[in-house]
Amino acid sequence: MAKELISVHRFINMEARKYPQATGEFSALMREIILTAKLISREVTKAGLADILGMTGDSNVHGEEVKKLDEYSHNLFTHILKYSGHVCAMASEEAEDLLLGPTYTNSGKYVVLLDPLDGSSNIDVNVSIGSIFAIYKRVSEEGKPGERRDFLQPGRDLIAAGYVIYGSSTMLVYTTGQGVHGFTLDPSIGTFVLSHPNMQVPDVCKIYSVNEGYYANWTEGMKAYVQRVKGLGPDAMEKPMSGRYIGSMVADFHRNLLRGGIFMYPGTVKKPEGKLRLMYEANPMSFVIEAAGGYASNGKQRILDIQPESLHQRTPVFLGNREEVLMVEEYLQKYDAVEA
Ligand code: AHM
Ligand code: MG
Repeated sequence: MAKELISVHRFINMEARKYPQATGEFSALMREIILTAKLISREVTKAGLADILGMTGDSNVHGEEVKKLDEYSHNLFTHILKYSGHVCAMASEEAEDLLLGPTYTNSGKYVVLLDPLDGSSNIDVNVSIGSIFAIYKRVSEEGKPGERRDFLQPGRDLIAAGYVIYGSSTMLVYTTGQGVHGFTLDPSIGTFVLSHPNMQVPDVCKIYSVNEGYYANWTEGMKAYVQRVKGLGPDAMEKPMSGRYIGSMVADFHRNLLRGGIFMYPGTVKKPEGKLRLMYEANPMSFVIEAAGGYASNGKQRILDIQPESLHQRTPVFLGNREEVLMVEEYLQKYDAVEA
């Protein structure tokens, strides 16, 4: 008999029924995110054909070049969520300040943080990219516009987070903190169907993912750890790991989640805070990895326990198998403590 086909909408309804007090607002918000993901997926697949490639000439708040598809994804997400009525404010990697909706959205219970299109340098070379989202319940008074403090909550207080990967298939992976579930888009019916229920970090960590081009700028601890996983140096692993690095966090993360691996974007001696953004990239992916049985650290502490201070702050990121991430912490502690 064929495996049961469960659409993401049915799955969300089934989950909601577990909470008799649920108002349906979260489910409705998820449906808006899913709609947006499908629209972005459609654009991504035709990016090579449409006049959507190339630079807009603008730069985002981090001074990086913005490509057209980034702008499209940002506009689409923020437009759809803004008018959904479920969100009292949003924040996006592509916008300096938080984004408010019309007055009627003040009743929205949630705030959403977005990296609308991550790994954008990979768009025009046909390599997988993704969207990342994170949802908090507001802490400010309902009925009023959302505030900065609604966003500046530690990652452990997220109520849901996930990503969409635009790869050989488009997949949605999300968690509400219990169980990580993956849904693959069937383009013939335009619906995400449950394909990867209860994803778990594999027991064995076989892959390390890091941009080794920055080796010369790494701290001694980082250098020593990577030597180890390559089977070099005094504490070389007997069976070295494979190195895999796409340069799209979502794609590197997704492969590692399925295969077993550690994703690293460390700080460097000159830039100890690294590149990735706590609120848009590190927190949502940390929430997913921990719900799948893994661990996420900034090298010193659990990422989900960091009290954010600003919307766009950066953090070093180490995500993957628990023992391996703890091992990185040990290396950094042992070799870099003096530098700190
Ligand atoms: P982006 O938000 O501008 O797309 O940058 C984030 C991306 C991540 O997807 C990826 O892990 C990282 O940047 C790659 O950076 P690097 O090229 O420095 O290795
Ligand atoms: Mg990004």
